Amino acid sequence: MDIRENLSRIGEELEKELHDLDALQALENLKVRVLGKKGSLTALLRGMGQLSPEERPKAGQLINEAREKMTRLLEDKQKELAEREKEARLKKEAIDVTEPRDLPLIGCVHPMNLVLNQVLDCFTSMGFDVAEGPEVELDHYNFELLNIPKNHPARDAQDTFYIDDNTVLRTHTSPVQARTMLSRKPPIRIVCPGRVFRADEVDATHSPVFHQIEGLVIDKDVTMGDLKGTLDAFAKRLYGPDIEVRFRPSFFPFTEPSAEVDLTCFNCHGKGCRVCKGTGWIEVLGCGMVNPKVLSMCGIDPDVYSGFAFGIGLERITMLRYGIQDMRLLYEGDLRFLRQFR
Ligand code: 2NM
Repeated sequence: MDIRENLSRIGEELEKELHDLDALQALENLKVRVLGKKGSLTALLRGMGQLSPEERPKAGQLINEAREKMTRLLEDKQKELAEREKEARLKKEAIDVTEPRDLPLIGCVHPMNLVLNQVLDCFTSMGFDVAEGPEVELDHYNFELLNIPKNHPARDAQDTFYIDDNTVLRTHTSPVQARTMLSRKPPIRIVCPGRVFRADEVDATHSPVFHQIEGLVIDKDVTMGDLKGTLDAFAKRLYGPDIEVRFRPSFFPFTEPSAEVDLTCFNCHGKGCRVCKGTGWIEVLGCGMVNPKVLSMCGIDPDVYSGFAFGIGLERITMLRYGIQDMRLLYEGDLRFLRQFR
């Protein structure tokens, strides 16, 4: 058979196979089948021995030209396939750095702690210490020393969680103040934050567990004027310089005289609205001059010393501060609520 015919048949077959090829491994196999030791082109080269000496140089030249051309075709295809495989791999392994993902949860301070920190900052900057005490308390400290006798309505089993006959869950943080008066000499300036417990139903404004911050100042010549000045500074520090403070006479067994303290309504600024029930004022705390009977029971001579005390409901001032309508939001730990205070 004529060499030219053989060469063009091999060339055509190669080009056809190259056209259909789509993988590097298949290309390698094809290369071996044509140019390898037992390949079709190599066989032609070997067959040259049967040609006459005159035919040989021309045949050799043709075969070598074909070999070079085929090598080039194979190399081009190899580059093309390598490029295509790389593209495919890059596409498959690609990471979309703009893809939205679940962000890690970032904590935030609970609104009650935000307000508590502000209240504590306010009083510590006026020279108060922070004092704490037990939540499970003796009747003696929770009631007796605070002039709440055995038959007083505040002791009613409806209000107090009893552990046993002389042990209760404290119903206020005042026992911390009674303990402080017994263990320290005046001057005393303390604030007592903490959990307190009352057998209340749960609703938008009540919970059996809630938080108080009580304050106590004992020294010589402490007056109602000092009490008013202190609470005025507190109100302005927390709610701004335009807030006004109003004292209304009230009654507590542990203070005499006693007062309830109102602030101008944060919502209507005194005009009267739904929040303040038309009065222009909102009640925020109770206070008074420490009852001389309480002072003497706690080991302080009422003829030498006088003092004032006050009690703030942390839930209440937090709700007023942020316009929170339902106290339960403060306890449920719903992230949709808590995230708003970030
Ligand atoms: C209040 C209102 C008025 C109060 C009194 C005392 C103590 F221990 F000194 F007698 N501590 N806290 C007090 C006075 C608390 O809460 C509404």
